[in-house]
Amino acid sequence: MRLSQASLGRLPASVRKPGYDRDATRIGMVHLGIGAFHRAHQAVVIEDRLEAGESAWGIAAASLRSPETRDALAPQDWLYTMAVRSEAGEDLRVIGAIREGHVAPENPEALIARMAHPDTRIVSLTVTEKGYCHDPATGTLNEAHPDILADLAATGKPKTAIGFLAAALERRRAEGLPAFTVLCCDNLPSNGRTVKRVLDRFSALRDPELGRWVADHVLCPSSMVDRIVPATTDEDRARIAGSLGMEDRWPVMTEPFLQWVIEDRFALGRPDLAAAGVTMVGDVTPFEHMKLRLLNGSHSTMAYLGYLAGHETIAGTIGVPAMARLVRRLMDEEITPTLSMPAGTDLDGYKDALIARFRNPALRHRTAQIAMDGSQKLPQRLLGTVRDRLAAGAPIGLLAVAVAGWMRFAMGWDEKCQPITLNDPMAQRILTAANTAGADAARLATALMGIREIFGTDLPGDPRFTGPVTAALASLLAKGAGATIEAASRG
Ligand code: CS2
Repeated sequence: MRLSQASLGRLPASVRKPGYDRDATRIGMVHLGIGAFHRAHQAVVIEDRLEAGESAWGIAAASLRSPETRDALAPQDWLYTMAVRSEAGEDLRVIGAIREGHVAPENPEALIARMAHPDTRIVSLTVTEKGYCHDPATGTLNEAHPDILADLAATGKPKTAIGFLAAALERRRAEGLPAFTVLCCDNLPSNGRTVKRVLDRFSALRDPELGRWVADHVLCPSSMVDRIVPATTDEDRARIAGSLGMEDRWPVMTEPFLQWVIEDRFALGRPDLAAAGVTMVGDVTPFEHMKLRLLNGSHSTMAYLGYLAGHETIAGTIGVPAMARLVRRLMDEEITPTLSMPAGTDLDGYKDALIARFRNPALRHRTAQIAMDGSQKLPQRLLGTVRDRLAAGAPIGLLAVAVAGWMRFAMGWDEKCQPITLNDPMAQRILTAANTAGADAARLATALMGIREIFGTDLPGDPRFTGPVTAALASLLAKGAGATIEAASRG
């Protein structure tokens, strides 16, 4: 038996299922990027609003690349299980908010038509950092990106998220429909402003008239999203099937914690998100810095150093006392001083909770998963903090160890001389730079810092940055990750 609308009634009573009439919902939101993160985050918030009777906000979700998710979920009427995992056990809920699915390359027109439908009021995105085809150091459109060039040349069959947004907006404008709101849910700095900058520019390059209309009419509120969602494994599938008494081809695994902070600027209305626990604010920047720097900055630090020290998961990495000390010191001494939070924010409580989340033994969040796409992640997770520290004349010793961890990882082989697969849109550039430099810390650091899209033009020329990074890299090369973590944790 397989999970579907017809089999819902046969689920065990302990599994929560949609209590509203799915067939009575309309589609009000299109989501680009139907990965596990969306299904364990935004879709769950929308599910709560559908349960509360806001039936106009069903989701049409699209994959911009592979048919995998559609192949798994379409036969299940787009139902899937969310498993909330902690030491206490596993809590299962079947989510019904996704009402329609698209595989963009198979039928781009159907997706554009759905985005241009009068009922569509919000288009949200989780397409990962690299999905915006921007230059990570400056946040501007990468006008030489092959997919962007292709999307500018041919308008009917976009490949990129930006191409789809522009094509659908172009159609809405032609049909006299108002622009939808674009809600970015990726871990980018000022994510709304970044997508707006990239989209305005792309639209203007396509057609100056469209560019003006998009610039004037499209609202892109920034948002901060937070929930740890490790990739689902076959072991997870088998366990969930056992609990459901039926098969679910693609359940999602997550933690109890969920946070979403959104700037309240929506052109065509929105569901009552606050009623579902979302924080609506005027400016998301402080929350974004708090999350990207403390959570994702620590995550990337643990991913590179933990991987090099031989740990498969984040829980395993933070389980090493020296690593736990290093992460807490990094948070307290180097990241926290760069944050300016609204009065009343309990940053100590936030950091305690983060460490507890990292320790969640039920999650099995792999270091290799987080290590992916470092070129796209480093700027907002670590380098923005570095810049703020340098501007304040403050030391960056621990941040330097984190950056050096990425550099050592980027060499493409580990401490046992085993190959590391570098999953990164800039892998070629990175590996060429690393191979040419070899295992000499100063040469390697210089070569990698020379990648302007990651480090910009300021950091490579600042000895307050290059000095500590080179020293940390020398230690990683000479003594290994374990000893480097131990030494750094004691300062
Ligand atoms: C992680 C994030 O994979 C990664 O790079 O750091 O996906 C992280 O789990 C989420 O941002 C948590 O909200």
